[in-house]
Amino acid sequence: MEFKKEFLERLNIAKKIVFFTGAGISAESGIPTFRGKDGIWNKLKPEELANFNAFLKNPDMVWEWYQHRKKIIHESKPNAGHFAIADFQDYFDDVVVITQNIDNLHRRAGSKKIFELHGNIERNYCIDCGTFYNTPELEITEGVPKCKKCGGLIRPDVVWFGEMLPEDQYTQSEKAAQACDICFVVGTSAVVYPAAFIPLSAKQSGAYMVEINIEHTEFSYYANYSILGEAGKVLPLIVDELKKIRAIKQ
Ligand code: BJW
Ligand code: ZN
Repeated sequence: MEFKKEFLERLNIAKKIVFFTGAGISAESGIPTFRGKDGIWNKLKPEELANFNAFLKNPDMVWEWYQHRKKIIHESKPNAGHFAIADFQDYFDDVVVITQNIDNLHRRAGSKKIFELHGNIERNYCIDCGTFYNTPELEITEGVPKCKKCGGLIRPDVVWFGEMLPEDQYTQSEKAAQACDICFVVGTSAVVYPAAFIPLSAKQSGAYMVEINIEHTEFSYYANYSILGEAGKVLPLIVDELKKIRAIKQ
């Protein structure tokens, strides 16, 4: 794959890098995306599963759905795309990963600075008293587990529709986006807000925007460079370019 010259020049002088990632980065690890051809929401309705009222109406069903997804996540491994993003840390002092994913794969691949905009499937909390439970601490129950302190229902610590994003994660993401030189937007349909404001604010602050996706998205229009391809193939090739740049600089 031959990359655009302008992009390689930007890569050469960049100091601060942001990756904004979505479900597509984990697709090659075997974790289904939400939208698109094989997206889970072709079969299941988000309004019945990914909002608080759905949980109150049918907590056992929603809990079981998350247990099912947790199992898929536990059986999966980070792929070449996650590892390539972690490899950027060898070339830049400032690499921030802002992810909409709840799957922990960036952490498992070795990325150090990660902001999670939509929560993390390994954490859970009581809807009544707010006590947190990491997944291994929870007893295996049939249906939704109950809080040891107050008996309330325990839910996954993920962000459902109509819910606020974790404020600290959002604020720090916005700050990193506004300060970066290159913002890579990887494997997201970029239709869910306010998360999708983050790369837009990077662009507005002067960052060079690179989109990596298997198809064009709502975001392609804003990107300085739109690379069509699988993240697990394209990202390692960019790391190869970094190796070449480093070799020339030495
Ligand atoms: C590959 C690939 C490969 C495949 N390589 N690429 C207008 C403005 C602002 C807000 C709104 C608005 N209208 C409605 C809203 C509200 C709503 C929203 O944005 N709705 C839109 C969908 C219309 N937003 C919210 O409700 C948010 N909260 C909020 O706004 O709070 C304020 C408020 C408070 C009170 C009342 C009202 C408002 C919260 C959003 C929470 C989203 N939660 C989910 C579920 C998380 C938990 C879980 O996992 O179960 O987050 S929804 C789901 O979508 C998940 C994802 O993080 C998120 C984004 O999806 P993503 O990652 O982009 O995945 P896909 O599947 O869409 O795309 C995959 C892409 O990968 C595709 O492009 C493929 O082509 C590509 N791909 N393989 C590269 N190998
Ligand atoms: Zn409780």
